[in-house]
Amino acid sequence: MSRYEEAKKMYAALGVDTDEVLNKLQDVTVSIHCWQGDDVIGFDTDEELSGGIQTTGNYPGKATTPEQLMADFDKAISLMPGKKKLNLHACYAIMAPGEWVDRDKIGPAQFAPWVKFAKERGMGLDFNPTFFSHPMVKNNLTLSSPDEEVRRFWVEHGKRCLEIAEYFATETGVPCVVNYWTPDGYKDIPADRMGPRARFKQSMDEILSVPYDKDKVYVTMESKVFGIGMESYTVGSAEFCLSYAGYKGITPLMDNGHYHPTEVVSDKIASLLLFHDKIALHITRPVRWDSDHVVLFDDETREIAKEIVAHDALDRVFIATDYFDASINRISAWITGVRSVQKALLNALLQPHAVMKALQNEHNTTKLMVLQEELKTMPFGDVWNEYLTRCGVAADYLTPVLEYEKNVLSTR
Ligand code: RNT
Ligand code: ZN
Repeated sequence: MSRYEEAKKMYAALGVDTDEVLNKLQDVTVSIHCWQGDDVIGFDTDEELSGGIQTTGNYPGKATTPEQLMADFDKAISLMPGKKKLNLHACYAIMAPGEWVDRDKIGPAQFAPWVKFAKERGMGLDFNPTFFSHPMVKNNLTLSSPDEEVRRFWVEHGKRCLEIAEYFATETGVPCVVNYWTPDGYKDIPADRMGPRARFKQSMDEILSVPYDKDKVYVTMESKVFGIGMESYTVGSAEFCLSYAGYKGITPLMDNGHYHPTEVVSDKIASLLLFHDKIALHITRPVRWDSDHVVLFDDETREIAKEIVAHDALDRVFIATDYFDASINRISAWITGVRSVQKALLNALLQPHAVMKALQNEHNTTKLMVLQEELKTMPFGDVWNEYLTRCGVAADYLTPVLEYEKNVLSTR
């Protein structure tokens, strides 16, 4: 009997059908952030990364052109199982030769090459306006700026991105998640916490006054507790964004690096699912701060996946990755993070949730604890390897990645 057959029997004894689980997992889409490939730089300006986020490290070989980023992304996804989507930022606009279009003027034309890329691979596209790394970010403010010229510029950008998102959905036939996150905030104690938030609200209202097809475009809003240089106050706080999402009927997005260090997103998912049709996640790994380390198959990633699966919400949660490590091979980082999310989902699907919920309701917490602990040493790895085989993806990704590093990355 193969290792998988043995494992299948052991999971069956718990009431879990591993074949059914593997079929289910193949249908789960993970939206992969493009920005791991080039340290969140993009192609539209020569600006350094700003907005209170930071990449550290200078591992050689990063992508500096659209062609390189596309090639690297292709290499990475060839070593990932399951369904994928590509998540782009507005700063990844691709200008025609001799052309330069600012962020308040961009449109579908600057993203046509990405649409072609996605269509050729049968993938959907997600999108993000880029409210950072640009000279019109003044005093760390964009949509909440008291400077009307600055605010208007970014409102225009927000509108353009809504239009691009609809173009993505129409072209690929897959709905597009367009995520609004602004770094706006203050380093030190503000005199007025209301004014910036009122302007942010007004700006978002103006952006969303543009008609868009709600079956094609899901607008999400991402909150944050602090950024580098914006330690005391962020305009788009958790309360602001969650309230705004409720008020406008858009989708809240939680990034698990954006809360106080002992707060966990896994505990927030159930609450949001009770009040929103859909929710969105940026899965990352904060180490002491919003450091955006590569996602691992760690406790919180597993617990997040468990919450999605236990509440039967795989079709209600937009799962995306968001991290950027410039200190290791970027393609390996991409694969490790995405595979970790997928492993966490598999791990969650392999649990007898109905049995565990019943134990909780019977107050049999002794048995529940024992079962939860026993699950940790079940032959999960054998089921994961079977999944990779069924998806036609080799378990070993380091060897091909290092070969690519030698043949491609090291020549840049
Ligand atoms: C920043 C947010 C945001 C960015 C990307 C690049 O703290 O997490 O999602 O990481 O938009
Ligand atoms: Zn994020």
